[in-house]
Amino acid sequence: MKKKVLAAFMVACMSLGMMACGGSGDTTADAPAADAGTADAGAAGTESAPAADAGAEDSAAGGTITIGFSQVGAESDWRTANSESMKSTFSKENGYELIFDDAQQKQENQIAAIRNFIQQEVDYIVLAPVTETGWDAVLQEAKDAGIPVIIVDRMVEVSDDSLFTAWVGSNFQLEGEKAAAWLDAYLTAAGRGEEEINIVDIQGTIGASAQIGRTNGLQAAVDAHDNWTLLAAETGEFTQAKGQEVMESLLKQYGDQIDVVYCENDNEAFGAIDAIEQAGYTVGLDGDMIVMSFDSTNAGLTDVLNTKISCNTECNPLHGPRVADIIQKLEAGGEVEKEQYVDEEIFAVDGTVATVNVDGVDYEVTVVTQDVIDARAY
Ligand code: GYE
Repeated sequence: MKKKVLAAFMVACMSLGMMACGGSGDTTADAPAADAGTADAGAAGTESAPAADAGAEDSAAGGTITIGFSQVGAESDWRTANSESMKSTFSKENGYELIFDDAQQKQENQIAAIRNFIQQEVDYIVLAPVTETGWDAVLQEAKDAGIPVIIVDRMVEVSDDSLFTAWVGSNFQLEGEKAAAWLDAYLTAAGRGEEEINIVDIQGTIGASAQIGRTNGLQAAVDAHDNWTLLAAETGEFTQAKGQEVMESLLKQYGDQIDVVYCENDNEAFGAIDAIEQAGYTVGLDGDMIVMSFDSTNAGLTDVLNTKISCNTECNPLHGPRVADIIQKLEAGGEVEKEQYVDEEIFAVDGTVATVNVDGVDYEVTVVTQDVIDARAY
């Protein structure tokens, strides 16, 4: 009885967007994720009957499946789309109870959230890890508790692969290589193939797979071009505010020496563009600086359409149905692929480069139009 009341309370909290409940769920700046998580574990996990227990029992009977999802944060438009995809997929109507925890880009908050999920005896733990390393101990705890862990988006680097059941996300290295191949092809087509090209890299969160792959993709191309120089690589933490701040300082240091600004996500690009324009420079293929970006969110592609971003390499955030598919297969006692990569596109402001080639594979470049933007789901 108590269980059901608590479960109903949690579901109500979730549907209210956790506005007033103060439980594990979207956390606010004044209620850090880790604290909310711990408080919740105390209330739901130990003294009262855990809400997740109800889920576990129901799940065995083919009922509600309880998912504890540790989300990185709310740093970007990509992340918002990803959270929405998870929330709409793991809804009550679809037979799930989702315990959503926003870690505010802090690994310690994610570790606390996972421990909280273990205490609540959730059926599955889904982790979008902020960085790749540092997960062995807590994932071992989940394994010892017999709770399958599904990794989504960025990867984890663990000593023992059995610490997680499956991973679904993007090939970030390929994204970086595609972007660099576009730059190479564009500069060659524009007659700038021999020109000295100075690049700055506004990196993502250091140690995140999305940063590592995108940075490495660029670095490999810089190494392969005698006339390309990487003036600086500095983190913008995947946020607009930090992207702007980093660009302001890079402009102070390098000014108009900068030819290309390689932003590792759309939000950093928005901030960088503001900084460039406020400093009196222009962006675009015919401007002072070419701005490149990743994610291809609605707002990101809108900045391609209005010629501010020249090339935008897609990263798909709609992982909810993919994770649900994995969970449903596991529920049915089936096998799942250990690693699943999502297919992704590359977009540009014009058709100068029709395809980019990476490792012998051609990827078609889509020219952004309003129709392309309207057809997108995020
Ligand atoms: O590109 C960025 C977000 O991990 C793929 O994280 C994700 C990245 C995405 O903050 O916008």
